[in-house]
Amino acid sequence: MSINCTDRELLEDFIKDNLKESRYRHSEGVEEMAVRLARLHGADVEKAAFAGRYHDLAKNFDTDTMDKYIRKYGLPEKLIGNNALAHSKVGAAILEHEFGVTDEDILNAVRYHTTARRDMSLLEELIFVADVVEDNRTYSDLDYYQDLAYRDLDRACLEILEYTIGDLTSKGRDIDRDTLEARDWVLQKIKETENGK
Ligand code: DGI
Ligand code: FE
Ligand code: FE
Repeated sequence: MSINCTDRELLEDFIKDNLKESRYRHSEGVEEMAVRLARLHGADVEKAAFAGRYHDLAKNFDTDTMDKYIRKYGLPEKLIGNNALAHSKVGAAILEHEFGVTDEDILNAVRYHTTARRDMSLLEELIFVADVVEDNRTYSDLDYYQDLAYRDLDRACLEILEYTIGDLTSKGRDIDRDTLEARDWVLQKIKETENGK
């Protein structure tokens, strides 16, 4: 099965033209990690590779460009001026409307890769985690998080969400509702899995 995409070469050019070198390498790293996690946890490898490679395609847009796309695709007003939250929503809209990507699971994996959300699919969760644990990341606990992601995706997802929520709280920044709901959801999921053992 191949993924619907009107022009894969144009999409490649798009990320080469729009991403800084380090961000391009990060995209390759997320693709690689997503493939690894898909094999380990039984997700669609091809979709994981695609979503991983293109998840940050809008990350390096300047504010004007980002805002133009937010308006063009009727995305929520709260995204204006907020690159951290906007780049995932805009990236998904561009894949859908400008590159003919129709696979909802891929689009949602890109759309929610920053915040995560409750009731995530395996692919969504895997891209959320792969983004944080790919090989080019440089934080000191990387080995610990990679190992956790290989062994227990839900637990990795929970620990990343806990870290993000703590970090944003300490910086006095707003936490998206999807992020809080994702944490509650994955915690509940882990408890249910443990009770079922
Ligand atoms: O695009 P990447 O750098 O690869 O990673 P990402 O898409 O996860 O973006 C990380 C940024 O998003 C980081 O600065 C924290 C921010 N972020 C994540 N969740 C939330 C958030 N920012 C706000 N304001 N609210 C959130 O819930
Ligand atoms: Fe991102
Ligand atoms: Fe990323």
